[in-house]
Amino acid sequence: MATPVEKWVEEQAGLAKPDQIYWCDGSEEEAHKLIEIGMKKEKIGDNPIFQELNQKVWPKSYLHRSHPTDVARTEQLTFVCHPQKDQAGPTNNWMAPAEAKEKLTKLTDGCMRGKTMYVLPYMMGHPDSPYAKSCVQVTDVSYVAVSMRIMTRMGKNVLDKIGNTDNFVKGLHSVGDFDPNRRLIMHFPQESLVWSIGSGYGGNALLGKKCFSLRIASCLGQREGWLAEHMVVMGIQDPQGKITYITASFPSACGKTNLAMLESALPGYKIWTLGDDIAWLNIGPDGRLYAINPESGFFGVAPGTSMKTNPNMVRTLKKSKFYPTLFTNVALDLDKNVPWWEGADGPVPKRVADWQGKPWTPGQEGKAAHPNSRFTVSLYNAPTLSKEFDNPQGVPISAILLGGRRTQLIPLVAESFDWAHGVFMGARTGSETTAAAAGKTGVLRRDPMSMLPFCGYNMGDYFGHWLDMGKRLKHPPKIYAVNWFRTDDQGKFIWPGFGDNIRVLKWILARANNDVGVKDTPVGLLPNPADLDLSGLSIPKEKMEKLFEIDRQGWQDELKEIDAFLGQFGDHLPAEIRQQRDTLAKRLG
Ligand code: OXD
Ligand code: MN
Repeated sequence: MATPVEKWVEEQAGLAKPDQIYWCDGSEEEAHKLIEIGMKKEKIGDNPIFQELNQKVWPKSYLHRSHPTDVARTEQLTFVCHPQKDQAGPTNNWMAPAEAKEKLTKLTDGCMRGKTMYVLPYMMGHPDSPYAKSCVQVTDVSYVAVSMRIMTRMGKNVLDKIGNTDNFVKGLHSVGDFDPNRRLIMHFPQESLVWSIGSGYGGNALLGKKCFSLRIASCLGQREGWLAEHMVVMGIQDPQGKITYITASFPSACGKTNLAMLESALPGYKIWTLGDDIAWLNIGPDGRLYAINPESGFFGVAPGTSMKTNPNMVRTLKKSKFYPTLFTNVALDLDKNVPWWEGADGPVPKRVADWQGKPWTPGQEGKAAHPNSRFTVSLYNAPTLSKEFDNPQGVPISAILLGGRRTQLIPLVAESFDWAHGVFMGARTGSETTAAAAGKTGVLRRDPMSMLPFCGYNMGDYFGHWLDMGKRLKHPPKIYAVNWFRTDDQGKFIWPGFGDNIRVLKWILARANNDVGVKDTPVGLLPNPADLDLSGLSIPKEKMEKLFEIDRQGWQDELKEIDAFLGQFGDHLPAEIRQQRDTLAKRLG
């Protein structure tokens, strides 16, 4: 008798009509075979799926060039298909499930003809974790199958775990013909199903990532009493050897990966990485908040990554423990056959092919590497990997940082008055857009908890769920709004960021231990200047003051934007959030 997984796969194959079905076992041997297929058989246009890179310099590394129209998440083509539009809320694209399925069925019918359907059984979270979830994705491209081996815990054991039950998250993926007009990424939270067609880009195609671990998982979390968040998980070791765990949300391409593995500018501090993108937060038996990272790999932005900005990532990429490492849409140094990107170490190579393989010379229009070019590499390669990474219970969280990319107004760091105020800080967060999503960059938009593109249900209800979580926590972590991105009159970043962010983390640790006081301001509790360790930095005093200045007129304008954003949620907006907004207005005077 066929198991529910086998039946589901048969049904998908009946629709997509692949030439053959291949069940992946997640082994390294199999990954070699899939890379081989990607180098010799499968193609996108004239490009092979994988090109071998210089194995002496970048061991186990391969280059992937995507379809030129398929380089970022496409939010306008991403839908959450609840039975009622109201359940998706005003910030999500919504379609009724029946209509969505009709459209998808047409696009999927026969889309795998002449191809192999790869079946990928995988876990999000450690298999022994009470918080982990079993999943099965089908796909028709080796790039996705190999990427999923890096990003998730993939293997046959997942099928044993699912057994004869229907208890698995389903993902149907096909690159289709890469036509953006025939591209849709659709979520069916009631069925724990993701159906994605027309794109091979990570965020659209590696369905364990944004689609499941954030959009579907946020809905599961609302039902089951936990949170799925767009957050870094990391441990900070102080000079006494004590490790304190925190999470931090930032929008896409705002430095989460750099933060998650930063090399401390202050002596005696060390960072331990658990995750750079997604955190699942559960209330533990002791009433504290515990975090796991459901993923097992990094899918990070390449441009700007160097020994200066993120030495631990360069070490991770050059380490050869886990097979393989993928580079997507980076440029290529043609003489050395090594990947290159803007902001990489060393001089610009003499002969460069851009991300599409075309000759490129410095100064010409357009970047050599696509601004959203990526590396996909196992967390197990990271020299900073926390020894708690595989702990099924996760790590207890002492502070939550909520970040945004704001050149003006928002202070470097502000502690919330309490949990509810922290939720409001998250709800009001604005950030300037980046290349991680298709569309214009540098546009200010509201991005609550950096979840605007990823919350699978009505964000008004999401704020309510955050408030409820706070009430259920016996020992809630402190919440901080942070912003590394303030600029001066010349448009230059004031705060050095990267390894110097440890200075802000040090203050947050001191607050967690009640070692230092704060300055009460209308927008939150700010550090007393003497408590921020600036040793070895030479930022002029006026500039430091600017990082903490409260621009009352600016905040009045901000309040108008916050009102317009929060107003959309109508009845779904919790009264407590309204109160927080009114209190802020009153405090600003
Ligand atoms: C990502 C994103 O890829 O947020 O992590 O876009
Ligand atoms: Mn992300």
